[in-house]
Amino acid sequence: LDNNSARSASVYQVITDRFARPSSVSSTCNASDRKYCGGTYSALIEKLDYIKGMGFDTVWISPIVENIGGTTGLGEAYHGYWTLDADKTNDNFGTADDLKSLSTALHNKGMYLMVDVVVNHVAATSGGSFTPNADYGPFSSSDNYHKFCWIENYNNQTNVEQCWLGDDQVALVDLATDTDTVKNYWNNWVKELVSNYTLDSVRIDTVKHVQKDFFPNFVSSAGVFIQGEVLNGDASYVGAYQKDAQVNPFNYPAYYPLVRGFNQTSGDLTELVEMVSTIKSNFNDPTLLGNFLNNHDNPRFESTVTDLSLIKNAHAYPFVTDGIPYGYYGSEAGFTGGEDPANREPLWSSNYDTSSTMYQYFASLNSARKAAGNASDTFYTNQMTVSPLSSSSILIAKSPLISVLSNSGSSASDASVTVQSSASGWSGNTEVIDAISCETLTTDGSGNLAVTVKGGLPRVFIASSQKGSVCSGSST
Ligand code: ABC
Ligand code: CA
Repeated sequence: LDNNSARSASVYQVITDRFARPSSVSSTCNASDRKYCGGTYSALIEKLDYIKGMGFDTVWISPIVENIGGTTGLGEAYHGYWTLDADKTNDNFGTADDLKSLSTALHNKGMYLMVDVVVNHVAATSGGSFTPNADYGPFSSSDNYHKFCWIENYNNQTNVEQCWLGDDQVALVDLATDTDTVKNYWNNWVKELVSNYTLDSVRIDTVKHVQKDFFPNFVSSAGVFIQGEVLNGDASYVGAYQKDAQVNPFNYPAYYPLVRGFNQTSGDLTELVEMVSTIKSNFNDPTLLGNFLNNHDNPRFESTVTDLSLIKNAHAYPFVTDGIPYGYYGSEAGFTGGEDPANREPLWSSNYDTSSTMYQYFASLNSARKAAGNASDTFYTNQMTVSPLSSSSILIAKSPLISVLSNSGSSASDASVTVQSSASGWSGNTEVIDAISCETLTTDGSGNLAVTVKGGLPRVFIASSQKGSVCSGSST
């Protein structure tokens, strides 16, 4: 995928170890044990229709490289972020050929593969006294690393880039990404990775811990779409990575106000509305941001929110906004895990139920987004406008998709709001359909739409003439 085609993607994030495992494996999997649970690429292949059935077309898998073995004070490396030898693969997930088969299987279904990569560090249990050896493959010399110091001051960028993440139990030994040896290695490595496994996109871990000038060459060596993790809520700080490092960040700036706006019926939606304009002024192109509600590093939204209407509204946001939507495995199954490691439940415990409310809900969201993209050449590239509609609802106008999100909750009484034709672009007497309820409504003679928010549910409208497969019961 290039930047342009990536905009129309919809990504489903899995933790490879937790998404699917061979039926021959039956050991208990408690997320709190922080142990490998047996998930593999081959088992994932068998579940691609489960993902595709929700309308996602891209699968983001865990880092694939060999990790430190055995157990640590923080458990095993089941998540894949504790690199040992970047030239080898993690055989807990299968062989290199199994990974190639996954790539092929996805492509045969018209889907895409995104792999997570870590360039900032390797891992060790020896704390600050780490000395590399041949087990670290390409990085077996001390010259390949920054000298030991823990990151202690997140406001000091030099400290963030050159000191080490982690702790005495698992040190994330910081690579000297400012040396030619390390840079050249990673540039060739990512090029080979993309070509060996025919990858379509790459997620980069710990971007803010690597100096910005590392990335332009790395991104062009990869040659595919890049989404990078800059874990910070400040739009100006994160926006600089799109401007200066050619990395398209995940939308952490929107994440925090999104959670706060919808996690209670008294949440403040104006904070989110204001963040949207802050993002517009701090990013070169907000339509390339990666939007998410849940991921593997934060407590699931559902760990603190039980109201189904609040949950549905919050999950709608990534799908009806500027940028690429990311769904995290288990949201469709109603998982409620909190902080890492609780948010990494085994999906097999859900029996991959495609009839669940949230599974069907994600299918509706994906089909609405797809219909809008099919109906308009500029849907993905034009920037939305977001405005308050009432104290408990906002309008997201991303023509031809027009959404009303509310935080009034499921016990709220019916509320009336009006979508003005100046915001929607609809003309008089236009029939529109709500992709969530499948109800059809018609604008008045001037093109304004009277909307009743029922039970605090989200409303995602598209003109009936543009609805494609919306509400047809099929997500493709
Ligand atoms: C392990 C255990 C956990 C335990 C933890 C201490 O150690 O498993 O149970 O709680 C991997 C594994 C983790 C593992 C870690 C460490 O390695 O997945 O399970 O945790 O061994 C990425 C990945 C993440 C991965 C790594 C390491 C990096 O997505 O899965 O973790 O390869 C920092 C990094 C960020 C990193 C994150 C985990 O830590 O910057 O790249 N994620 C502040 C800092 C952030 C910091 C964040 C969390 O805290 O600024 O830099 O992220 O510690 C906003 C502010 C933000 C602020 C947030 C909290 O609030 O704007 O700046 O973030 O308002
Ligand atoms: Ca670093």
